[in-house]
This record gives sequence, structure tokens and C-alpha cells, in this order.
Amino acid sequence: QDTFQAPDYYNIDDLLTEEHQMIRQAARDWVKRDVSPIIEEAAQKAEFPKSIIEGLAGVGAFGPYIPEEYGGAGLDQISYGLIMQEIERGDSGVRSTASVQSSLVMFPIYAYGTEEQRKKFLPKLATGEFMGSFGLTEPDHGSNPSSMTTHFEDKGDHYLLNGAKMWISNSPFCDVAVVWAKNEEGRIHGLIVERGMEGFSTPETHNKWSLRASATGELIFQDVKVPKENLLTGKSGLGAPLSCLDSARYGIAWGAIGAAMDCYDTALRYAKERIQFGKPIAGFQLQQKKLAEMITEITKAQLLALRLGQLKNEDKATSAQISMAKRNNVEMAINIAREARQILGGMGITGEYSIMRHMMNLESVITYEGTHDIHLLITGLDITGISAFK
Ligand code: TGC
Ligand code: FAD
Repeated sequence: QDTFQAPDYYNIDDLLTEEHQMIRQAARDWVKRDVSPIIEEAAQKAEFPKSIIEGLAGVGAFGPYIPEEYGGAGLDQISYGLIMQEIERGDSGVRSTASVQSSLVMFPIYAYGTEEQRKKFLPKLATGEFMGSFGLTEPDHGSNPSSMTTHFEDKGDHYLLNGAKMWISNSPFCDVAVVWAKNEEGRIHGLIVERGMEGFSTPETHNKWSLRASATGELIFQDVKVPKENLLTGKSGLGAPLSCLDSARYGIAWGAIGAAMDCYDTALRYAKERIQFGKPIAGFQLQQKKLAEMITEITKAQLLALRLGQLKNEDKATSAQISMAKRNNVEMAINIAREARQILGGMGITGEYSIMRHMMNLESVITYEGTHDIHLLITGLDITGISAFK
């Protein structure tokens, strides 16, 4: 059952347009109907529920802000954020699938691809006929992707790609992968690698305690011949993949609010119903402190995300502003999940409620797309002008 109430303590809905609210409602209704009933079982079995791909496409989660002529939904950035929020209310792994497809696969093809690449890939990615993955992280190069070793050589009529990527969302079932690799001069470029190319394999990573309803794996390239027309020609250097991350990190800043809202709403309802020592546990000050702090933090995160969305719409959001929102909102959500789980006592550790699943999922969310530490250092660099990375 799903009786979710969306917290809106500061009447933030008044700042949204009717269209925003309709888009959010459509995503919310879909999550309630098609995701919530199946997601716990999928997570327990550690299976990505492929049945939801069509629905994700239907609510505009694949390329929300990609223009309609390429199959996208042509929406603004706040709509994109609201869709991510509703999807992550269901599960962070489902939102991951959408984030990767939209911001890490469709965005680079749209922004840096040729017209032929856009026409060939974007409409199929928008409907979910093609699923995509994004290969930046390597076994020995996570927070520091500029030192990647995956590389390609120009062989005249094709490129020869060698190397390996690790921790790649959607990899086990992806049809296409946007892969970041160095050329002979050590310059980073994006290549579109397609399933079926000889020497390309995508083994799944098992035994995850987090993001279990999302498939994670490797991308392995052994002398893969990539046609020259699959090079993303519009931008090279680390700034190219990092600009994709900006878009995905922005979506995560909204998505985390969804997970937090679900935990808060569940804990609030449980606290009002659960009787101990002759009264609802919601009547005890310690539990009220937890709940009051949750709604305060959710409200602050909502305002941060909305303002960032306005800046994104005006093309004025900086990477450092996005980092701050990703870091703050994910930490907010993981803290709320931990506190909410305690409010449910023993019931909080079961799959009867979504909280423990959110809590475990958020351990990945606080690590991927730049760790919590890295985003702090990005803020540190922005305000001091001094890099503390190296
Ligand atoms: P640095 O020297 O600072 O920058 C290199 C070039 O990139 C430019 N740049 C950016 N451009 C666009 N957006 C950004 N956010 C940018 N940040 C930097 C920069 O201006 C420079 O350009 P140019 O023209 O001067 O060359 O690079 P660095 O090597 O010092 O690294 C900086 C650092 C540590 C912040 C960066 O490497 C970083 O963000 N590391 C974290 C890695 C990361 O986030 N990986 C994520 C992998 S994908 C993933 O996790 C998907 S999860 C699935 C899901 O989303 O659900
Ligand atoms: P490391 O970089 O080894 O970091 C380990 C620790 O050291 C962290 O706490 C980090 O904060 C800290 N650290 C590192 N450098 C510094 C520093 N300079 N100063 C202080 N502390 C530092 N990647 C993709 O490319 N595509 C994907 O689709 C994708 N999906 C993912 C899905 C899941 C479920 C997970 C868990 C990861 C995924 N990733 C993906 C990879 C993810 O982006 C990386 O895990 C992340 O960037 C961190 O890299 P790492 O795991 O190698 O950790």
C-alpha cells in the first residue's frame, strides 16, 4: 500500500507552475502504480526490473530536457528535477537508471555528438528501445578520472579501444555505452561503443548491499574496433565528462529529496500509530525532535534544489553550486533514512517498509557522481581558489 503524502512545509508548490505540478503528479502516480508494488522484491532478488523501462520513458524520465525533435520531452530543468524526485521516492536505483540514460548518455550525444549520432541514438534512447551506460570510472581511477588508462589508437578507418571501466550502472544490459578514453596524445574523448562490437563485454558486479534493484557492472574493451563515426567530436578533455556529471548531479540533488520524503512520511505515520507506554511514540519529545529536524532539513533541501533549478533554467548554475546541492541533499537524505529507521524500531529493518532500502541505496548515492569528500573539496576550491585535491 502507498499512502504517501508529499511534505510541503513552506508552500513551495506555490512557486511551481501548473505544468510542473502535472508532470510531477504523472511521475508520482506511475511510481505508486508500477514501481512501489514490485521494487522491494526486485531489490531483495538483486534484479533490475526491466518491466519499468517503458514506464520510465512514459513519464519523460529519459531525456526530460532533450528537445522533442530528438525524442526528448523538451521540458525545463525544474521538471527534470521533479521527475527525479518522484522516481527516487520509489528507489534510488530506478532513478540511477534514468539519470544515466538522460544525463550521462543522451546529454553527451545531444551536446557533443554529430547530427547523425543524434538522429541514430537519441530517439531510441528516449523510448527505452536502447538502454545506455556511461564509462568514466576505472578500477584504479575513481575520484581522479583524469589519470584514466583506457585508450584508443587511430587505425585509419577505425579506432582500436583497450581498457576497462568499473562500477558502471546499467552496464550488464546496455545497448550502447558512452566511454571516455585517451587518444595517443593523452587527450580524453568520448566514444559510443555498441553491444555486439567484437571484444566488448559487460560482466555484472554481484553481492552489492546497496542499489540492488540497479544493475552494475564492468565495461571491458579488448581490441574493440570502434567506427570513426562513433567519436563524439563536439568536446574533448575532462571537462566533457564532467559537464555530463553536472547534469546528473543536479538530478540527484532533487532525487535525494524524494528518498528523504518517503522516509519522513513513513516514519511520521508510523510514529502516530505505534503505541508504547500507553501513547503514540510521536508524543515523546525524542521522536518529535527526529521528525521536526527531518521536515526542517527536507524544506531547506527543497529550497536549495528549486533555486538551483531556476539557475539551471537561466544557464547560470555553476558546477560548484551543483556540487553543494548534491552533497547537502544526499547527506540530508541519508541522515533522515537512518533516523527514520530508528523510529520504526525493529520493523525498520524489514522489507515491509522502504526505509532500510533507501538507507542502503543512499550509501551508493553519497559515493557515486563524486564522493561526499570530493564535493566538499570542490566547494573548498571554489571559495578559496586553492585546490586541496592533489
Ligand atoms: P580539473 O583540472 O579541475 O578540471 C579539468 C577540466 O574540467 C573542467 N571542469 C569541469 N567542466 C565541467 N563541469 C565540471 N563540473 C567541471 N569541473 C572541472 C575544468 O575547468 C578543466 O577544464 P580545462 O578546459 O581547463 O581542461 O580536474 P581535476 O583532475 O583536478 O579533477 C577535479 C575533480 C576531482 C573535481 C573531478 O575529477 C571530479 O569531479 N572527480 C569525481 C569523479 C566523479 O564524479 N565520477 C563520477 C563517475 S559517473 C557516476 O558515478 C555515475 S553514477 C550512476 C548514476 O548517476 O546514477
Ligand atoms: P576512491 O576515489 O578510491 O575514493 C576512496 C575514498 O577516498 C573516498 O572516501 C574518497 O572521498 C576519498 N578520496 C579520494 N580522493 C581524495 C582526495 N583528493 N582528498 C580526500 N579524500 C579523497 N562510475 C561511472 O563512471 N559510471 C557509472 O555508471 C557509475 N555507477 C556507479 C554505481 C554504483 C552503485 C557505484 C557504487 C559507483 C558507480 N560509479 C560509476 C563509480 C563512482 O563514481 C565511484 O565509485 C566514485 O567516483 C568514487 O571512486 P572510487 O570508488 O574509486 O573511490
